[in-house]
Amino acid sequence: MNVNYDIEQLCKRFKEKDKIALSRLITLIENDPSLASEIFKHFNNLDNESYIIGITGSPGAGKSTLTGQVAKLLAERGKGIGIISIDPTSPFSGGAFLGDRIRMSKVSCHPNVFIRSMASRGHGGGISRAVFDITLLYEAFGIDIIIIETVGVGQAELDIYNLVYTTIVIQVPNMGDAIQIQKAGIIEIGDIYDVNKKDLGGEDIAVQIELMLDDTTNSQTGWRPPVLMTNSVKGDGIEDLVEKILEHKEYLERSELLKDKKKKRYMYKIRESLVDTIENIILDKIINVDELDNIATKLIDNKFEIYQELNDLFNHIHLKIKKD
Ligand SMILES: Nc1nc2c(ncn2[C@@H]2O[C@H](COP(=O)(O)OP(=O)(O)OP(=O)(O)O)[C@@H](O)[C@H]2O)c(=O)[nH]1
Ligand SMILES: [Mg+2]
Repeated sequence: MNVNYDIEQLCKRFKEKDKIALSRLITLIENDPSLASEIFKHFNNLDNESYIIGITGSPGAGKSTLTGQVAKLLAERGKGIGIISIDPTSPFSGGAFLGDRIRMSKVSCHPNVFIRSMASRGHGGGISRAVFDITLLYEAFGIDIIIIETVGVGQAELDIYNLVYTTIVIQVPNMGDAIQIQKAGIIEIGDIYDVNKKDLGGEDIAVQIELMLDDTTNSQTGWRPPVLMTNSVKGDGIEDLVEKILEHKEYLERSELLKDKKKKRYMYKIRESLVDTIENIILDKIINVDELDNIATKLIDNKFEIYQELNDLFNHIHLKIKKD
């Protein structure tokens, strides 16, 4: 099959709001990130802007259930919603897809809601690249609000934080000392905190988060993150949560901060690509992985020479670049 012809046809259907074409284009980019450039050429005249929300929290905190409720409420208000659900445990996205479909079953059939699940491993260009590309496809499709669900506070979540405008951090009752939140660095990333499963308690966690926020001077943005409580199975507290999301959105839009966030998003993308590309060039043309392996092996018995080795390595790379 001629891929370019295929892409042209798909993009035509995509512009006619065909969800299957959207789904196909996402799959194409996921499987071969180098097609993104060709695909995005077709979108140059589209100017829709989506608002991007991130929902993060520990495994089983209720992120998918909550995402489903938020999406349902916004969809009922006429908004087009695009969900990206990242499942770190599933080795194949098929599993993630099914599980989240069940939890989000109330919304997955809604005509205004599009759901995409992906495993956090196995993406050629990395998870943040896949997420970035899908958000661009969602924007081109005319989706109003994008919700990205990720688990925990690992590198992938910090990556996602750089790609969204409003970050919602979910906590649950009986998860041990709330001080863990601070240790995990999560207190710095939330624009909204939500203690979910309030039917099981959690007032103490909410109070502790408030106290931690009191200690964290946030003069940089002037936004004091609200702390909410929800029962996402029943839908209790979801309206409040949506109000706070919209308040934060308005807050960012009124100030220059949304522009800053957008810039940060592209800056992050540029730097990530730069590091990737430079690493590839160096490994391709200057030094191969076996040589790096040799240096690492040598260091096992000579650990204090690490910086000497690194200096030698950088000098070698520098000389080689100068010569070429
Ligand atoms: N009691 C109670 N259970 C809830 C609540 N919200 C979600 N759950 C349940 O918690 C379990 C996990 O919910 P999910 O929405 O799958 O949680 P998740 O954070 O998306 O999970 P992962 O994506 O696997 O990390 C499910 O059995 C939900 O029904 C709540 O407010 N109260
Ligand atoms: Mg989930």
